[in-house]
Amino acid sequence: MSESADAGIQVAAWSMLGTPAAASLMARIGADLLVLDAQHGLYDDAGLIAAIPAASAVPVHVRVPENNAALIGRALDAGATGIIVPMVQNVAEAIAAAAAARYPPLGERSWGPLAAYRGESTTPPDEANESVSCAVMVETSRALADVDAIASAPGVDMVFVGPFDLAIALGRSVPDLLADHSPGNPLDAVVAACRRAGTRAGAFAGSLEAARALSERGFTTLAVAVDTQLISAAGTTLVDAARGIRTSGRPA
Ligand code: 3PY
Ligand code: MG
Repeated sequence: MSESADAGIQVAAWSMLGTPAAASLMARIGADLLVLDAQHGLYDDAGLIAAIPAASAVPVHVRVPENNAALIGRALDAGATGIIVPMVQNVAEAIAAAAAARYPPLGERSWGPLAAYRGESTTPPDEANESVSCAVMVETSRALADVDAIASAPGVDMVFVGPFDLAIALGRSVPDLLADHSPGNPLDAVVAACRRAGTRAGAFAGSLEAARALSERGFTTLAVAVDTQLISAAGTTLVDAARGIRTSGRPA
């Protein structure tokens, strides 16, 4: 992703909850960027328009629901600085995603930034083309077979692996995929393709353990802190601990 593509690991926060409050909280946990999930999360079009300004503490990227030029354009119009496009199957789809993220002459994005309707300044097309990040998700067998071409497609800044879908597609479990070091294994194949193409390799981790495993493979953007999981895990731990508190006097 453009923001710190020259640095080391880029840690992404990930929000599913679909509200400006959740986005604002997740923008302030110290991650390098925040992803708002409009594919499997609760962010719809209106939710993105409300949440993106609330999360301006960090660059905000949107995982759009599908590879669709109108949806990509609306997420960027709403102020996202990058997009993550799920289920990209081949190089033609990667090129289409990248074209939707940039104005001519580099792409086919149409002008109409919603920022202006909030009274905010707009980003000129050439600056927007320079700063936007387009990540395409490799998470199917077909995409894996075309990963070299996808990684080197013009305008693709990052290949982002979805380990859950990829594991399902390959008939395997996620831990099995993460532990596979056999020659030509899927994760190493993605990283190798990205290195050949000079494109960033990222992945959804969802846990520290998975983030470590993915970073050892060479993935340098890792989505690790997911709001729904954080609430559930921290809440459960705290409630369990509170149940263990002994009363020190007579119960009231
Ligand atoms: C996957 O692992 O398939 C994802 O898309 C993560 O959100
Ligand atoms: Mg997926």
